Amino acid sequence: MAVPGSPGLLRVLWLLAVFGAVSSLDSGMLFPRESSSREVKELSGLWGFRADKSPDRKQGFDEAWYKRPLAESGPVIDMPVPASYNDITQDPALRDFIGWVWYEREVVVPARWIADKGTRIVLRVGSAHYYSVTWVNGVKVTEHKGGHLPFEAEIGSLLRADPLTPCRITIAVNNTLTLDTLPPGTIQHMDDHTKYPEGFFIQNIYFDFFNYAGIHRAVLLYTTPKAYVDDITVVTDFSDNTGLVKYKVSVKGAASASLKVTLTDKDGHCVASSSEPSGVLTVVDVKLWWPYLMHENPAYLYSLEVRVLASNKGSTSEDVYALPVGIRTVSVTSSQFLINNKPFYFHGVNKHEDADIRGKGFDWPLVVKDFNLLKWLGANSFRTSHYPYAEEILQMCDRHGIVVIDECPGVGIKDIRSFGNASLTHHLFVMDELVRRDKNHPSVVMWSVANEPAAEMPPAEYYFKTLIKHTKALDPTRPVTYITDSNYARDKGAPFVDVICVNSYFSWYHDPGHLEVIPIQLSTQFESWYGKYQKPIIQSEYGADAVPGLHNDPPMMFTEEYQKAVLQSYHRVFDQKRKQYVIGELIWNFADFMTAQGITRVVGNKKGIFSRQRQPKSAAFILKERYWRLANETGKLPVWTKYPCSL
Ligand code: GCB
Repeated sequence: MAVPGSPGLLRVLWLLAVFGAVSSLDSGMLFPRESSSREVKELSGLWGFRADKSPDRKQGFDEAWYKRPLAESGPVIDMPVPASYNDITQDPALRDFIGWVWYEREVVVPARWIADKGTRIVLRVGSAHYYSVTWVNGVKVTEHKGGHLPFEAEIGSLLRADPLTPCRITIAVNNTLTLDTLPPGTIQHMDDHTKYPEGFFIQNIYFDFFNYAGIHRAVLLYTTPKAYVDDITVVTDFSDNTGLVKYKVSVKGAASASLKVTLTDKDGHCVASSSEPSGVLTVVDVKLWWPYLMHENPAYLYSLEVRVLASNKGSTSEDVYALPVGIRTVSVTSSQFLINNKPFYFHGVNKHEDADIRGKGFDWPLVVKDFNLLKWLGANSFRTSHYPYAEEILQMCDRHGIVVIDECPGVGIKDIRSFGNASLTHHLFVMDELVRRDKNHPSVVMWSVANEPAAEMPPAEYYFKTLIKHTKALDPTRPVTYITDSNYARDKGAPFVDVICVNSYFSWYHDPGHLEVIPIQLSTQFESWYGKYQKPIIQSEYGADAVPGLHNDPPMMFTEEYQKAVLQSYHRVFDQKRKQYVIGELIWNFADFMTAQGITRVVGNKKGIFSRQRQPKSAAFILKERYWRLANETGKLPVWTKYPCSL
């Protein structure tokens, strides 16, 4: 985190010391962008698909379905990519399927990509849930564990080995969750044949959203020259009106290369440049990146263009990559969260990647609609509950000034066996992957390593101490937290976090129907946590289910009136404590979302202030009024926001 108030030289020295090198990953994961040296070919659309419904789900591997076109080994149906496969057909067995499914797509690769041996051809999958194996023309090119982060394989030499064969991509995806996956789960076989059919088994999960599966984000091919920009890391700071951009470029594929790094402003004017692979660029009259509703001109982005010139056996190649850069600092005191040394109050939401039909599949219309709703609401932030969201969503946050608490998929760590070494090792690896992907987003201001783990269990102390220390070493510039719902006196991980994030559902899961308990229970919650740790607190979840259109006065649970009343009671306490050490409030949830079937869920979780179709419930208007009031009090409205309510 930045050092508030320190002079310029100290800041540069501090910046020079911040690049951690503890990650176990040996390559970058830059978002694929087109440039004069790079092409991108999207493979979204219809893929061939088959679920392996054999009893042990191994038929596909036993018969090597990847070796031949999928249609040759059995029936194939159309499946859109990106999308979860669960809600696409009328087949209940596919909706609740557990095990391997197979996707296939034949691609025409531009001849010039193949002809030019100096071109790297990379296959990239934005995310596939949960475990994936990928083949190209029957040859395995990569395996990946984890459902929410990208993976890649370079496939140029494979395609060139047989240039006349079309490029057939096969991806097998398995959604099974075990004790050491993230999130964890268990498979339970029911062997009592007086009660269950032969071979019956279920997936137990310890989290509250549907375990949607499939290829959830774009699959694409992109090219780079042989010598290419593999990774860029940027850390920013400022002193008075001078901005500091510390950068580090890693180049691969060239024994020696010359570099040109140029920082340009929004109008395309060069403001600083260098020819070194790492250094600190200084920006005079800096325009800082500010959150939405905190400044008249929020979300100012510079562009860091990196050019790599390499020569090999007489021929030269150039790679160009441009990274958006927002210059801002983040720091935490015992009672405040500071962005650019100014107190920031989170008034925002928790979200899910979730919608009708497409499940967790990336969908631009939905993303843009959600951003319009966030702005309408006057929300300045959200938390990526309970897993990393698509990179395109973080790019929208960078561009619109929406502040993000970036959460890894450590949700539902409830079984003591999920605190073992295998789980911890995987969790550390996922943090490596997450920080590698999201480190350069100015909108990301804090890492959340988990949601509501069983933090009272004895192994939680070592687990969270290690995990948080590791995350801070990966990125010393951002605070780290995890989200707790446990009692402050029993929580083993809280001593290690920078910010206390606490979820509570008074008058819902506790004392259901008794709105009158909220003021006392919520005040006690805040006083207890602050009294013990003297760290700033975010109410990271609160809310109540409301079935859209269900009304009762006096308020009763599940009605829109009750949801409104819960919010209003919480808000009165927030208003007392936010003058002291409460630094934010995030409603649970932005929109209704799908869950597993159960006796407490009526076709999903209904705690959204918007329905799943993004229509407002009464509570949305309460929150909108509050957030705009908070914005008027604590921040500055953007210049274009003359009439915020008509947004
Ligand atoms: C929580 C969880 C969230 C649930 C929510 C609820 O504490 O973090 O995943 O959906 O409560 O509605 O029960």
